[in-house]
Amino acid sequence: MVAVNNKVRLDIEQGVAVISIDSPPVNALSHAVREGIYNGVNQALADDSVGGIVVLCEGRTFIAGADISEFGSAPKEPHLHTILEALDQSTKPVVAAIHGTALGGGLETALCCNYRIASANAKFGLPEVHLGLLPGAGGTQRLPRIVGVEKALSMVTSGAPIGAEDALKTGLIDLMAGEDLRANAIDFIRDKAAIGGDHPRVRDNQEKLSSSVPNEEIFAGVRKMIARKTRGFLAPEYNIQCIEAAVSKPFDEGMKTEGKLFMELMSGAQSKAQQYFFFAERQASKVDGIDKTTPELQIAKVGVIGGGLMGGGIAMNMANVGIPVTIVETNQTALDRGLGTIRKNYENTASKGRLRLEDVETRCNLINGALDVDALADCDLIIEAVFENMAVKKDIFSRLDVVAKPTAILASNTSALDLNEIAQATSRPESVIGLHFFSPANVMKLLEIVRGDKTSDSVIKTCMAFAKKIKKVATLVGVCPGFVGNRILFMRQHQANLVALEGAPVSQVDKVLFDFGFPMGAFQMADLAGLDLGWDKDNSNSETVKDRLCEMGRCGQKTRSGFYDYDDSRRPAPSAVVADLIADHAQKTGVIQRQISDQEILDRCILPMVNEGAKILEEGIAMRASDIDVVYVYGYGWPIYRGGPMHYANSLGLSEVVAKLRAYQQQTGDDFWEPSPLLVSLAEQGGQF
Ligand code: T1G
Repeated sequence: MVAVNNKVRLDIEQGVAVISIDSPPVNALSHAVREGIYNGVNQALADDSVGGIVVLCEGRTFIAGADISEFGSAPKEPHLHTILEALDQSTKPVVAAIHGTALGGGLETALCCNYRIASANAKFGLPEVHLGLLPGAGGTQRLPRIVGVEKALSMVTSGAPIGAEDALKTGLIDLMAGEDLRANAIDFIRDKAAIGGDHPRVRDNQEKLSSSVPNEEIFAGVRKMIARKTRGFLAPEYNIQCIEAAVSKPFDEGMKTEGKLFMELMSGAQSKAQQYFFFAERQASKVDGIDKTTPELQIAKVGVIGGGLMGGGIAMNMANVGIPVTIVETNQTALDRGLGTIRKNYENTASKGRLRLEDVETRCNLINGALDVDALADCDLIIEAVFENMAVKKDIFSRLDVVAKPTAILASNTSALDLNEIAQATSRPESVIGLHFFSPANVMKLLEIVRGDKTSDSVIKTCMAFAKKIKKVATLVGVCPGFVGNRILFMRQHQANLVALEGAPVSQVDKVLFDFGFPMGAFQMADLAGLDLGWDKDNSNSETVKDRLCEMGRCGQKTRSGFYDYDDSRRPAPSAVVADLIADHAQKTGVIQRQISDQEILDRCILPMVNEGAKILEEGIAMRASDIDVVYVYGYGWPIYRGGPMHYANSLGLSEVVAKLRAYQQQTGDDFWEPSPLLVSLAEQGGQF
């Protein structure tokens, strides 16, 4: 055995050079790994006793890509291209032996080998699009030459991996290996070396670049199919252009196109935001200050109180990962309705081919119903998901305090109420936590985990780990009205209402926010949620535009009218009635209407979100600025290619943000615009969040 360096080893076995990469956690192509592979290949080529070469990885996976953490710094030689060139030009046959996930530069490395064999559970993908990039080491030129144009387009634009079966079928791998991947690889390449002659190079394959369907049709079809989902993103289109180059240009020319487009994306704001977000999302699951030895409780059985929209969705998350869950409702009718809705949801998913029918049954069988909290006595986690009324919640928690087993975690799904007050209704505040799911709870990935003053570290650690298990992205937040997400959202909605009152049509405000990258604007969102949320019908006195709309019965999408009119397919249309009502309200409240620029609308909706985020950091409600960004991308549709409100503020420059806040404070005379001290001090130091 020769240790090429501290990351790569070279063994010569039976005339085969085995290059083993061992660089946890995912064998990313860091400088040391690249150097080790390069030197290993050259040593193998120079050794006359070597007839063939195996490239494999130790640990959990084959190479999972370039080392994203190195992107910010100047690349050091040997560059990835140099290594791939050495593999591609090798005078001895090379096989990549793949397990785990061969992703990005990892798959590109494998595509420069003559052969690829893999374990049955291996996956293969080019997910660079999720980083706002494209495969920059020949992936866009080699992949279509081996799996065909359509498959390659789907893989690079979705970033989704394919499994080993699919890879074998499409020719991406040559053999499904048995138990001993290493031994299989050595035998495989010895046989190939013994056969001699030329060995296949992916770059030389041309036949798969054309099919019965004209390529123009394929490209047009993909562009049309992904248009809605990739609105505002650059990388998907750049990936398509690279595949177009693969089919229309000689290989080396196509490589030049790939390189040019890769550098354009790499130097742009979108990929910086998406690379930042890659780490922000992973950082969010780490809780500073909790000792590694803190025990993590087992959650084998869950109870959910409330089988409505939220409770039902929450219960589905448990069933989806095989955890039995009991829903408690107040009466049989409500319980049957709740369980029926869950079944319908699963059947709906199955009808779209996204779930097998047997899985519908399996999951429904994991969800039971009961009419009394006594049924939850053996649950390890109980989540209360009833309507937002403090008295009702406190009553439920005081009953749970009696019924639940001593080690049970008692959680509230409250979206804004004071968790500490709820915890005080029990004798075990250390076991009380907030698990704020976002509607629809079985779809939205964000989970705000709310730590009470007395919530124990063990309960926090358990819930953060449990979030991963139910495939949620969790952020730990403190107790305050609206926690992080809704507290910041209130700022945007408040300003949106003001700019509308001051003369900006609601459709203009919504277009500005839609064009910024949100899935919908502030007023469409209000209509979707329902304008009567929190509206006091009996005491409403036309104080606000929203009050007046509700008093007219215009409660949003559900009443086919709110800020917009809605047709039967719920498409919004601007309403003259609403425009007149707003003008009338402005007149009644002494607001002089004027034309408002898109830029002012954007500033007034977005910058207060940043300022509130800074206050949230000052108060310790969020652990880090990047957690706030994770909340906004996963919970509120903030465009990921802008990184989140705090990253966006950094990209604007905090001095610019402070100057604009101060300018609006001047213009409106409203202290609402006072920049937070943290924001001011960071701006003064030329710092960032
Ligand atoms: N670079 C650096 N660190 C990485 C990394 C990478 N490529 N992938 C993962 N990590 C770290 C991650 O930050 C975390 O660190 C730990 O590994 C476990 O990750 C030239 C330009 C492989 C499916 O986009 O999809 O190649 O938090 O929590 O859920 O064309 O990681 O423990 O300190 O995600 O089991 C293309 C990105 C790069 C793959 C494993 N490749 N990674 O998922 O663990 S660009 C990717 C993943 C490129 C070339 C281009 C996943 C995973 P820490 P994890 P996981």
